[in-house]
Amino acid sequence: MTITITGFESSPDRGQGLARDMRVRWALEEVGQPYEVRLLSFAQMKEPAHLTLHPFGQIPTYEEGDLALFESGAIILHIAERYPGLLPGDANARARAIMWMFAALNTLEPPILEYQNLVLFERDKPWHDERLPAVKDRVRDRLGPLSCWMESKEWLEGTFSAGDLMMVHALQRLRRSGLLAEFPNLAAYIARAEARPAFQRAFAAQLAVFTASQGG
Ligand code: GTB
Repeated sequence: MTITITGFESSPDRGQGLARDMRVRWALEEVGQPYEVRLLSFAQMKEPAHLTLHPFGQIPTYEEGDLALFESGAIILHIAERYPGLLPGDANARARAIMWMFAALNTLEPPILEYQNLVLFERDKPWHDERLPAVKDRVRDRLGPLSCWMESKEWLEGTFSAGDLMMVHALQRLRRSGLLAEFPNLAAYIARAEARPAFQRAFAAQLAVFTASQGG
């Protein structure tokens, strides 16, 4: 059955792989499933055809036969449960890998998004400079314990899982923040994940979309 996902026709991050279709591409590459991508403009995302798939008019979505999904967490969990490669077989180990997916989405990503929204979209606000240190500290409050957890570990729970994929994709948004330099083992964790062939293939595919959108 053909898998079709949606992505930005022209990603605002200029192909850095920060938009959430990247995590879906990466998961599909990890499990070795081919997929097609329907590219959407910002206007198309808000049109009825797309809103039937995604009520909030966003990317990514996932279609496979009769199944249509939105929310990157739900999509990654579906891929990981349907195809081998992203979740361990042992029931307890599987539950812990899924726990880390939720930790990435619910505990790490919110302060990272708060930081990113502040520096990207609120730079000209009168309260930006005053607010920035507290927002950065809230990110540090999450990176510190994660860094301790990762002490001497290659992956969150021994072997690479959907939990690592989700965690690394959330952390990548901090690439330009300077915050990762304070936690060298997290920077090394991200680099390990980015060296995976599946990540490289997914990254190259989304970058090619952006390059083509620029006429390259
Ligand atoms: N909770 C949803 C999920 O996990 O799937 C959130 C989906 C979401 O935020 N989608 C964004 C979107 O469609 C793209 S990923 N936005 C368009 C809109 O809301 O109209 C967020 C994103 C966008 C851009 C960058 N960037 O340029 O760096 C990074 C991440």
